[in-house]
Amino acid sequence: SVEASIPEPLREAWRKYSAVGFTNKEEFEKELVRHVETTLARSLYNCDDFSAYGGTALAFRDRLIIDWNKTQQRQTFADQKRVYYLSLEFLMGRALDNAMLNVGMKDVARDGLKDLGFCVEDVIDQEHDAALGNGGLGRLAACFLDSLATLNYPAWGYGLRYRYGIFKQEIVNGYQVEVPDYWLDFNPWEFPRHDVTVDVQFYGWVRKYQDENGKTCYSWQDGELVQAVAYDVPIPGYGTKSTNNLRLWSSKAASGEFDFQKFNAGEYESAVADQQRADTISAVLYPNDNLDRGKELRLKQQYFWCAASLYDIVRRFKKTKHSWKDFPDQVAIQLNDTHPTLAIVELQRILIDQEGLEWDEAWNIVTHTFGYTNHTVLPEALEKWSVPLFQNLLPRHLQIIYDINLFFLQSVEKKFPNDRDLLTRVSIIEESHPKMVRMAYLAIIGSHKVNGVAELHSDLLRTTLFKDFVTVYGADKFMNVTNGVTPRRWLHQANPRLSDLIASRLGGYHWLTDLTLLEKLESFVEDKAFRDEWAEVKTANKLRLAKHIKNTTGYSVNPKALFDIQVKRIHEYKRQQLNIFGVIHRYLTIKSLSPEERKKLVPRVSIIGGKAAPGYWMAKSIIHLINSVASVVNKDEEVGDLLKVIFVEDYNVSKAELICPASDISEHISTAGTEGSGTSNMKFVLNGGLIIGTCDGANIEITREIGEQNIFLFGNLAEDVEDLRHRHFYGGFKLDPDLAKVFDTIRSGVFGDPSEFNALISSITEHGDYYLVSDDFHSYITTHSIVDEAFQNKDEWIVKSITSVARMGFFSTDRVINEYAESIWNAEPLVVKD
Ligand code: T68
Repeated sequence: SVEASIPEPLREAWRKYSAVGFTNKEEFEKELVRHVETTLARSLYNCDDFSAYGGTALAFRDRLIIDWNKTQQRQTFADQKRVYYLSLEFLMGRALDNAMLNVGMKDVARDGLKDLGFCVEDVIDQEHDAALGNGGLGRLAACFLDSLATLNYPAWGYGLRYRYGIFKQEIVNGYQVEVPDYWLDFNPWEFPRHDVTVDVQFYGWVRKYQDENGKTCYSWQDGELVQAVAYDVPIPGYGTKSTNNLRLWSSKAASGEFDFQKFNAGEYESAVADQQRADTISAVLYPNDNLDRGKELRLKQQYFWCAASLYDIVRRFKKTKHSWKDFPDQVAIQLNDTHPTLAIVELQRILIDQEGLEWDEAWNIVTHTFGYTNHTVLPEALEKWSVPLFQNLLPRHLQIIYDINLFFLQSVEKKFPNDRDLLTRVSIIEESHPKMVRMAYLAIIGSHKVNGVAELHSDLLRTTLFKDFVTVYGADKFMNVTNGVTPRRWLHQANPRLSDLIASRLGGYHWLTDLTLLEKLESFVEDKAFRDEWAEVKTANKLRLAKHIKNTTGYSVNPKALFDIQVKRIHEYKRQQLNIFGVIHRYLTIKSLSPEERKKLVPRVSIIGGKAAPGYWMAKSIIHLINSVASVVNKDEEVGDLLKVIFVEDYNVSKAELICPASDISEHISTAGTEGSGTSNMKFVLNGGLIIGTCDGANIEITREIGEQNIFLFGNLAEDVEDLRHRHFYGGFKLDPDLAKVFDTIRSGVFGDPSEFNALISSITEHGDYYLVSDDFHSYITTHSIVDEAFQNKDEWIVKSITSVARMGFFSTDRVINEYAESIWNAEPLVVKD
């Protein structure tokens, strides 16, 4: 090994001084003060909460990086397969609390900070979220990293280091306003690797030539170069030394700071402009979820990131001295949606153009290396790139795609002769004007396994979207891996009260790494004292949220009221409009009752939060309607505590940690068949909240696990959606009468200028109600009445809550990662010793 090649005396001297990091309170305090004084150049006299955060983060970072070094060394010397998770989004949230809990040093930090005059919660609260993602897809990637490290898999994440993450949302006069999220002012969690760089090529042309053996070869010439610089983020596992790496690429001009020739020629401006053009590639996260807009800069981001990551992976593989045929035994690459599909083409290009492999040999390696995860069936979210755009930006890649397509179609033709229609349907190239490259098809053809993220979703992929590919490849290539969440962040960190209560009964925290152990909680449901403590935890978490609501909106909400929460990206298919129409219906009902009758009602707080893509007008008018309804309802004295409507501004990961533990009911009400999986449904149930939901995504499996009596399901089924949509157009459309009253109220102007909401209403009344809001409205309202009734029986409600948590073991990302490892990656854990 490399270690053995270093003389023993040198090793001895090095070991003597090797960094160890703090191991107890005194050492933590010493490290904290040292970092505040020397790294941050502050003192006792000007160390505020933010500096204390800085010092604490740096002390913990030292701990992480020591374990990171050991882990990387161990992985380098082990002759073992590595997993690479390629994701354009990693929605990490805050790192400090997570680091404290994962290394098991939060109490040490709390006590140490207290000695120095600080409160650990206030210090944790100073951190800016790392918000390099839109929603579920990006957060899933972050949960995966936590589980990969916790389970000791040798795995790296690869992504982009956006200078601006998802925008900050402000609500001004009820409207969403986007503010840039510059998060890098102080980021102690990344290590710049200015020595780890890759030059990435764009544009140019393809030269065809014969090599010395007369073989026809291709080479990509000229164009422009942009440099990728690596930034490494340590990812600690829970209760293990394994600390994995998340490598994020940042772009800069390949020639360094300036193009010195231009600079010296007096073209100062254009020299700087080149620099800025390169900077732009990793400047900003595209803020669309479940929508594809086909912008050139986005394709540039994708190739920049794929090329840098592949170069890095291949470079690491080459150091192992294995031959190319071993590549798929050494490397598994998982594609998080189609965004990294170019990695398939890039690996094929490296193998044939640079390494001189024959096409078939190379393609065999490629297809045994990649796995592709699909997250959506929504047609508007399926990535397609125009052929002319591709031709201009990545001319050699387009050629390779055409060749992949040609060989694929030939194989289909051989298996299914004379089926022209089939060939047209499965072709990577869509014969439109302009022609388009269908990225999902390319991802399927270039991968050995394709998976959906919940059972219903995977079934829909097999029977609708990818039906023809099931015909071509057989059903085995297409599988399901139902999503999960990491219980470390989403229970232990977000809900310390509940975590401690569970630990008090289960005898410790071992269930955090084997979530199925929660089932033992069921034996405590009969225990009155336990049920009371369970209820107290929920109340305390509701109070914590009520305090935040008071501080940020000025509204006081009654913590005894039923907290009804829907937080997720705003999208028509997720149906926040159904929610707010339901709220208006409730408001009308309250207004129609006598004071006596009102006393029988269950007070409710409707809490909605989420961002709309900046160009998505319908989503923005839903936000506007929610805020308009809130401002009317919340000051209606007749209504009082019976109904409050709260829009949570700037919903993000750290707010989710505050919100998820505080729900009585949460809403997961997408039109059946539209939500891939959903993961906030899992977070809420894991925190003892019940859910109201449609038979969609993972709601179906949650129901199977926790039992039908513990969930409030409503609405039409996925299998009936197509028929209903058809009938809206051809059988005449009948608006639900209760919904009609809601629309009349909006049109009357009580919630402000009704013309603002015209499009929202007419999408239902005049344009076919694609998302079945009217069809599901009655069922939704009725089910909410059932919820009200159930909530009044406090004891039964708590039993449902405890039973549900006890049965959530399946939804840990630990289970998910083990499934991927076994059935897709064929990868084994690698334990790091001291
Ligand atoms: C989500 N997808 C699914 N996409 O909607 C959700 N899209 O059902 C599922 O639980 C989750 O993925 C995890 O599997 C997204 O979040 C995006 O954010 C996105 C981003 C860019 C382009 C398209």
